[in-house]
Amino acid sequence: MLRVSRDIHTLVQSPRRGSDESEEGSVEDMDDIARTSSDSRKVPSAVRSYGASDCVRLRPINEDQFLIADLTKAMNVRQTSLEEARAGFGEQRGHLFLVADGMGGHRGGEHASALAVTLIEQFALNTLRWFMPLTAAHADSAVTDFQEAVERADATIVEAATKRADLHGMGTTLTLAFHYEAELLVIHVGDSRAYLFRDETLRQLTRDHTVVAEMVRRGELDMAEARVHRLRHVITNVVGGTEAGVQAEAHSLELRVDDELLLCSDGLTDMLSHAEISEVLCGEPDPEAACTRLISLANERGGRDNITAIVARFSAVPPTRGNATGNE
Ligand SMILES: [Mn+2]
Repeated sequence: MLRVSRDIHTLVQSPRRGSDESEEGSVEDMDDIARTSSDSRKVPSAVRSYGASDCVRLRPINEDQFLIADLTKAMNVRQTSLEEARAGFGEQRGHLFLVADGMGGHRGGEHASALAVTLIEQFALNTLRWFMPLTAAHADSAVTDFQEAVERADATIVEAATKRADLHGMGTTLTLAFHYEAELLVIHVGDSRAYLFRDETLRQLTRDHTVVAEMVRRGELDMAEARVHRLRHVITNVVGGTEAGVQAEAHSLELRVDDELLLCSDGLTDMLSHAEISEVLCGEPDPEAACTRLISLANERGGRDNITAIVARFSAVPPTRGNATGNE
């Protein structure tokens, strides 16, 4: 049941496409990931996840935000001839994971990332038809809907910034993943990242939208130079900022049992290499333990920026029912 269609891949938008080199190596070709997953018969739909954000001493205001949400159908029975009124919850569940790293003077960054999270939350609650299987046609429209939600968030943040001088130019990165059954959509702006950890291999799903990452993609810098380049934090694509206009990169893939997803802000990836992140995910199958370990390791390395991470692990639904598909 490979639902990742060519149509979806044509929707993958990378604002600055060059070669596929990123700071840490190649960003995976999503077609390759889709192909490698096509022989999997197990459908993961249970997920355990954990997120945390660490405010470091040098940056007392945490401009990072994160969100992990279950999307569940609910029915509140207000009156009935049956014995008792009750609330019922459907069995279908979607999951939303999101990391946003704000930027801007004073409290602008904090404000922009919070606003972006709230707007996406509202979109997921009121607009997204999340309970539809992500068949090719629906996945196309879900991607378009998410991209439009990001564009609206961009316009709203730019507009909000014009009303208060202290929020001028505020903006945020936004990396989100939407999970339904075996499907994962990733929507991305900025230099936070999404990784897929599969078969003990870490694959970066998103491209960094930075001046330096573009230089690497064009072959003008190597990875070692990029890591210390003075412009390494200059972002070329942002939700908000001084003017409206954003391009949300989109990816879709089919998940396999035991896949792990990592979303994180640059506070983590500035401090830890791919190999180090990989080692932690390998050694800690529990999402909470892995997330906590990643953050403390980044802190040990000097943690100059706020550090935010979400780790989600996908598994098959256990045979026993109950709260099996819930997040923990
Ligand atoms: Mn940051």
